[in-house]
Amino acid sequence: MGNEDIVRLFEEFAVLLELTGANSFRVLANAKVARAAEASTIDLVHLARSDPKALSNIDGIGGGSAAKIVEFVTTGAVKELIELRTQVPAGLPALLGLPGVGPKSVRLLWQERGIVDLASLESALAEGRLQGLAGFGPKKIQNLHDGIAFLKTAVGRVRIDDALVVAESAITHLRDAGVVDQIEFAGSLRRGKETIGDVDLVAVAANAPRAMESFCSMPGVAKVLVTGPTKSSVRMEDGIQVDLRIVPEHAFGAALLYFTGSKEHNVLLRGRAQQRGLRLNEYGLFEDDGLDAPQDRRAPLASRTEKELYEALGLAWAEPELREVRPLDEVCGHAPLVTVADIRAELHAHTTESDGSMPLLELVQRAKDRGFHTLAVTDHSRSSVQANGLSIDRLLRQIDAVREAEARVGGIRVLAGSEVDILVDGSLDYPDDVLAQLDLVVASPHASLRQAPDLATARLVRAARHPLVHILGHPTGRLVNGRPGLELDMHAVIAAARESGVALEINAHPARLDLRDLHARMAIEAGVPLAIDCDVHARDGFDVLGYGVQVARRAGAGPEQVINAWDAARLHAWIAARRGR
Ligand code: DGT
Ligand code: CA
Ligand code: CA
Ligand code: ZN
Repeated sequence: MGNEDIVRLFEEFAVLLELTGANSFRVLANAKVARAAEASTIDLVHLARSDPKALSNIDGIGGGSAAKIVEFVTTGAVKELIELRTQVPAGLPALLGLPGVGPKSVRLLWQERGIVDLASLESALAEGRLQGLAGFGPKKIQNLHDGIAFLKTAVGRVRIDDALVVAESAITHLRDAGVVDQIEFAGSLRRGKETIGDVDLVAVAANAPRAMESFCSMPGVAKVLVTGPTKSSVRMEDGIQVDLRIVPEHAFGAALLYFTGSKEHNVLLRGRAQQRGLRLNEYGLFEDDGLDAPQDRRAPLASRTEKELYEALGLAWAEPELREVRPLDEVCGHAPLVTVADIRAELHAHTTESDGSMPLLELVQRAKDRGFHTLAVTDHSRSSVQANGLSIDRLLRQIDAVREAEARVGGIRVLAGSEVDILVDGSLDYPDDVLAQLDLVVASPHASLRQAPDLATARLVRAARHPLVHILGHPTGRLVNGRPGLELDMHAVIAAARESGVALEINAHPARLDLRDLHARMAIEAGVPLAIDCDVHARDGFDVLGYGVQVARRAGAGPEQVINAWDAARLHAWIAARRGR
């Protein structure tokens, strides 16, 4: 159970209240709690257990909501919600996913025509039973038909790497076609979220209709959802939606800022503009003369670049990864964040000895080619049978092979290590006298990932306290859009790591991104160093580094907090210190 469960709880409250016709104040209050929980860097589940009174001190969470959170955390459910669910057909909320369909329409369909889910809406449409329903003219009915087709091909949120491929190929297509002068991706993709709802592109084009035509007919487009001179949306064959906005050249910065979001960051910026008698929109920053004329004949005070806009608001530019629900003074002019170029060491990599596809020498050579000063070879341990984990004999022989490879390639420090399994009780998969012979130990959970939260936490805490461990690898074992992984009390794990001087990994593989952003931020706040590692298994394995770096950036990490960004001397001293050398 985590903050995301609390987000879902209150989102469901808001939707059900709206569908049952509750007053809008109650609906909004619940939606607000969902947003507050989403934005919070505090582990609310932990807080509800340890200091329930403090919940209502959090912005956006009132006393009644705090009580619901406590009830949810202690009993696993909220009575009031269970009661509400009985009042609304289970398939009804899904209708809200139809474009242009809000709670009012859904209520009407339900109460006046007995529609309870998508299937009954489809048959009502087929039988013409919506005739005469107030507000459901021919155009709205056509929209419902289209909307159902849309929902059937829609995919949920997609992994960032899948979205990035789509965004980059669209950008390449439009650039190669010569139809855009400037183009960037915006939205959650630019902010580096681990999953993406849709891809947002912002462009400048001398001939907008031509650019739109090229966009709508690019390879892979399955359906054009809407197209016009300034905005088009398409659905790709793999289900991902891409929005393209074409804006005037002088407004590119303002549009990029607006469509990068987040919504909440935009709201804060607009509020700041208002306080200064200004108005901010996707066209620029304007004097607010009270006239409602957005794209104006008036000259903007700023609009060309994001930097100009922030500065005109008296702020320093904000890194896109930080533009989430956080106060402006925390994100604008933040200390420099870690970059891909800062990373000089890979501390988690596999060879053909376990489940990697590169032989040791090639792995070392590739790490060197990337300019890394250090590589740790960390094949799987003996319990990871499916990954051909190393017996003690094989491991000891590998140490010699690593020394040899280091001498042969030259110019890079190669550490003999292991990715040792954290067994179900938190003990490690090799005895201490074996681990002590290694230069570096990454300890990771691989099996039993559905353990009860208290057992899981005890397991990871025990591993974090092990004096021979350097790094906890992918601490939860979750897979993005795949499996939830261990439900850790992250405060307890981080506290143990801090006490014993262990680093926590951000596994950079886009299927993992484990630690996730929120937990990485908690680690930073506790002073626990992060390791950003690619968990290299194949030739292109180093290429995922950017995703891990982006998680660290979303957590506010600078190069100081990331051990792979330290220079060789400092990193080697830190590693040796864990061996008491
Ligand atoms: P996603 O697509 O769900 O992963 O998340 P975003 O952040 O990409 O959201 P999206 O695609 O709906 O909109 C892109 C950005 O456009 C969003 O981050 C902020 C801006 N935006 C869109 N709609 C609104 C709005 O109603 N109000 C404000 N202030 N900004 C909006
Ligand atoms: Ca988006
Ligand atoms: Ca969008
Ligand atoms: Zn691994």
